[in-house]
Amino acid sequence: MSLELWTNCRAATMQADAAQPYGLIDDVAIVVEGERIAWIGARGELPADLAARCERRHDGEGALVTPGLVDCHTHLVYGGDRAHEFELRLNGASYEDIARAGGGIVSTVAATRAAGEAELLRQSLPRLQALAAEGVTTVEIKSGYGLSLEHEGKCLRTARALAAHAPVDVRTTFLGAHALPPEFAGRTDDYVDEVLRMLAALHAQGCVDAVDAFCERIAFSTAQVERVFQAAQALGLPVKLHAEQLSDSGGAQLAARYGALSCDHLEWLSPEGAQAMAQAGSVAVLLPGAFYFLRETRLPPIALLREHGVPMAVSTDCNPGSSPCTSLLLMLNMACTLFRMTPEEALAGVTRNAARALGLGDRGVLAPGLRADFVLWRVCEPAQLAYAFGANPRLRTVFKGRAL
Ligand code: DI6
Ligand code: FE
Repeated sequence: MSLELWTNCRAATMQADAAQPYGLIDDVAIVVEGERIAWIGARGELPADLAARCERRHDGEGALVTPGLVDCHTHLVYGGDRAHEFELRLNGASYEDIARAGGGIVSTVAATRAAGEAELLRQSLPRLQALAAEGVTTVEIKSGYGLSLEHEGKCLRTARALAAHAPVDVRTTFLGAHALPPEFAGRTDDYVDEVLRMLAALHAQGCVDAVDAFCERIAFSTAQVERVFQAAQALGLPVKLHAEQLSDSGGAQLAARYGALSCDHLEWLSPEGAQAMAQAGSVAVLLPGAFYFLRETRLPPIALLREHGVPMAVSTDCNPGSSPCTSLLLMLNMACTLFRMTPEEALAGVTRNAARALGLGDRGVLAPGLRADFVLWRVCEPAQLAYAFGANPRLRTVFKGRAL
C-alpha cells in the first residue's frame, strides 16, 4: 500500500491524554497508508526511512488539521419541512392550533410516508452534503418519521444509501419509539409491541447499528422504553436515549442500566442521572440547536457533567421540528455561547466524544492506526472554529485517506 505524507500544517489531534491543549502538534507530519494514519508527530521526528517511502507529498498550506467531524445525533432523513408551521407560530398560532390543523411531528410522518425511497434520498441528500461541506466525515442518522415497518425500513435504507453520494460514513439508529403514529392513537403499549416486531425485522435486514427511544411524558414512559431496550439487548444492539429533554423522567438511569452509548438532550438531568451515566460510561450528547429553536431556558447541567467526568458530545439534532439545522460548526459556537462549554470541550464534543457516543474507537482523534479522516481548516488556532459563527473555514477534507 502506498504511503502519503502531509506537512506544512499544525494538528489538533484531540488526544485525551496529550500534554498540550487540543493535543496540538506544531509543524506536524502525517503519514497516511491506505485508509489509516500510519504515523503522526512533529516533522523533525519523522523517521527518514518512512519519509523516503512516501510516494505522494501534500502541502497542508499552513492549515490547522483536526479529526474529521462526527455528527452523532441526527434525524436528517425525512420528507417535507415545517417552515409553514414556524411561520404560523410567529403569526400567533399555538402548538395546539397547529396540531389540530394536522401539523407537528405527525405532518412530517405523513410527508415521509408519502415519499418513495428515491424521493426521500433526493430531499435528504442536500442536508448530508451541507454537513460534509463543513468537515463532517461521520454522521449518525435515526429513523423515527416512518413509524411502520415499511416506512422505518425505507428511512434506514435511505440513510445507508446516502453514504454512496457523499464522502461521509453513515451509522443508522432505529428510533421506532419516537412518536405514536396516528393509527395507534390511544394504544401506546400496542405500538410498543409493533416497535419490537419492527426492530427484529429491521435487524434481520441488517440496517440497524443501534437503538434509540424518546423517553418523555409526551412520548414513551421508562417502562415502555425498557421493553425496547430489552429487545435491543437480546439482539446484541447498543442503545441510546433521548432523555430528560423536557422533564426529569429518570431516563438517564434506565439507559445507564443498559450500558447506553449516550443519553441525549439532558436539560433536566438530575445528579443521580449524571452519576449513573458516569458509572456506565455513557456520553452526554448536548444539542444546542434544539435548545435555541425551542427557546428553552433550562440549561443542561454542564458543571454536574464535568464534576462526574461524563464525556460530553455536541451534535446538530438535525430534524424538521426542533432543530432544522445542518451546521455542526454553528453548534460548536452555540455549545460555547449558550451552554458555556469551553472551545476545547466543544471541539472534543464533535470529534473524540462524538465518536465514542457512536461506539467508534477508530476515529475522532488523530493517532497511528486510526482512520485517516481529517479536515484542513484556514485557521491558526482551534478556538477560532468555535469563535466565528456563520463562517466555514474548511479548506479540504481527507476521507479514508483520500484527499478531496
Ligand atoms: N426530540 C426532539 O426535539 C425531536 N425529536 C425528539 O425526540 C422533535 C421532532 C419533531 O418535532 O419532528
Ligand atoms: Fe433528536
